[in-house]
This record gives sequence, C-alpha cells and structure tokens, in this order.
Amino acid sequence: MQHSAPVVNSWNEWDQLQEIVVGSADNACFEPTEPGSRPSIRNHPDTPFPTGPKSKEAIDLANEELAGLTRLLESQGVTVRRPETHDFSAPVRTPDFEVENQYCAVCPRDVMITLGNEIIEATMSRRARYFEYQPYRKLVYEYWNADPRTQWTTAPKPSMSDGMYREEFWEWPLEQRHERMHSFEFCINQDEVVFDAADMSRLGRDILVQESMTTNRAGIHWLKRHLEPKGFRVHPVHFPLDFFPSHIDCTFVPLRPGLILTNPDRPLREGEEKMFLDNDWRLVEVPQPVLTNEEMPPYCQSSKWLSMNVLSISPTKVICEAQEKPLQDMLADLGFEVFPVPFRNVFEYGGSLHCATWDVRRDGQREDYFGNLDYRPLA
Ligand code: ABU
Repeated sequence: MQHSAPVVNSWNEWDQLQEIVVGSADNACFEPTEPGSRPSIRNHPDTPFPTGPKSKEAIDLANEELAGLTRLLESQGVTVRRPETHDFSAPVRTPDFEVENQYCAVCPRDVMITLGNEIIEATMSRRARYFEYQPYRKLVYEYWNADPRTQWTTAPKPSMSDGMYREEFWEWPLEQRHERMHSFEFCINQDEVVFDAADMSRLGRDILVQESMTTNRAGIHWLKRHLEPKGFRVHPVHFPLDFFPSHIDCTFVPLRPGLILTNPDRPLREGEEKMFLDNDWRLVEVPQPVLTNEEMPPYCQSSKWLSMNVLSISPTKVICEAQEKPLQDMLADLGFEVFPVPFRNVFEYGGSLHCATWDVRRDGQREDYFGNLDYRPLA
C-alpha cells in the first residue's frame, strides 16, 4: 500500500508549491508565420518579422531571468526542474503540413498541465508547437516511472492541415471582428479537437477553459468527456471583448479560495460570473499594467496584461514581475506576501511567470469550492 505523497499532485493554482518546471530559452527561434499565427513587430507591422533562431543576447537575457526565478523558488524550498535541450531550428514536416522552424521551451504552461495526479499534454494549436511536448518527455517518464499513481495522457494530435484553420480571420477588419465577437470564432475552426493547456485554470473539482484562438469547442468537449468521469466539472468561459484571446492566465487568475484577479479590459461574458458570485468568490480587477501595449518589447506577441501573469507559491505568497508596482501594492493590500522578480526579457517569448512554469506537485487534494452549482455534465 502506498503511503507517501504522490509525485504528481496539483489540483489548483495556489496550494503550497513543492515541485515545478521552469522553462528555458535555449535554442529559441522566432515563431514562424503560419495559419494559426501572424507574428508582427510591434509598432512596425509592415516590416517583415524575423525568422530562424533568436539572437544569443536575447536568449542569454531571458535565461538570466529564468535563472533568477529558479533561485527565488529554490529559496522558498521548491524543487525546480528544467526542460531538456531541443533543436527548435529544425523544420517540421508531417503528411499535412510543413513549417520552417519550431519555437521554444520558455512556456511549459502552454503545453503541459497537471490535473490532480494526471499529466496531460495538450493537442496544441500551432504548427511550430506541434512537437513542443518533447523537451518535457524525459521528466514525464521520470514522474510516471517513480509513482504508479501518476496518470499520463497525450491528447489527440490535430492534423494542423490548412483545413483546420480559418485564415481569413487575420484579415477581418476591426468592425467585422466586433460583429463576430459573440460567436467566438477565431483562426481555428471547430472540425478537430484543439486546445492549448494554458487556456485552462484549475480550481479543485472545477476547471475553467477559455474558448479562444488556441482552444475550440471540440477541444473543450474532449476535455469534458475526459475529465467528467474522473469527477471534474469543466466550465467553458468567454471574454468577448478580447478580440485575440489566447491563454486564460492574463485574463482570469485565481489566487486562493474565494479570490480571482480579473482583467478590466476583458470582462467575463454576461451570466458566467454567476458560479463565482453564488459561491462567495470575489472577482477583483487588477490595476493597469506599467507598460502600454505600444511599450511592450518589439518581438513580443502578447499583450500588456502579462503584468497579471503571476505565480503562486502558496495561498499567501505570490511572485510578481519586479516593475509591476501597482499590482504588487494591490496584492499586498489583499494580504499576500509579494516576491518581485525581474522578468521583462522573457516577455518576447510569449509569457511571464505563470506561462514560464508548469507546477507538478503542490500540497493538498481535490476540494469542492463551488458547493452551490447548477452543473450539467455531458452524460
Ligand atoms: N500567453 C499569454 C498571452 C496572453 C495575452 O497576450 O494577453
């Protein structure tokens, strides 16, 4: 009979952290232009976006900040693991598509998720990220071999053929985007199962999944069918004023039972706040980020809201980007001990502190934080 704590165990975003994977910028490349992504240089949309490997300087700067985060986590007693080296400059060719290079292993959160004692590798939504699970496979095998309670699931790989995408999405004028915002149709269509792991947020029994440019309704349906028999409840959530939604962790960020940080530019779809209000959760708007969208790094494809992409060490300790003083002050007022860490050089790799990590083990077990809920499972 097993008595020790499970090696893989993480049920929410805030319980005391024990073990985490921190990403690496080694061998990172610029994301290529493809049907699921149209990268552009900030404030210079007509200059061609660079291709191939990122500069050594940009990689070193990001790696220094990732090392700083690692040191901080270790000083808090957290075990930190790192991805394996991967050649992201290698092209990918499958029967359905070809892409000139891959991306990076800076943001494990986009690919990998721990749901209790199970690790799920997401389908992913972009061609350059098709094989992004590979730098984590050795770790997954280690966790899987170390504990028979570890479950491991790789979600079905979509074809990523031209037919999976709606390329005209990128050409829609703002007016048309505005008209279509309530239908939640983006650059991926609904034909195949597609999701990025970072569109999910874990609150014990209840899992939120954002419908986005990187997660479609078939992806949410697959997650429901996979997770409901295990006792989870899966809730699709929508943020209709976000015209380019991708990953929930710059929009809706739970920090402890009863408290979620919200993005003032991206309110929840009307009616979806009910489950939180009925269960006495507070939704607290974060302050405006220190940087405007125009001031974000030129190659960064993410929004200024990376400011709220914080990482919880525990229900009382939060890591926040060093220059985001207004958010730090708000978190302190909410009773958190705040750990500032410089991270702006990581931004151009598409994420901040939450994106650049994947928690494998936290204390605690599955709790029900939503006793008052009208939930209808699929079957
Ligand atoms: N990868 C997270 C980016 C989200 C945002 O740009 O708001």
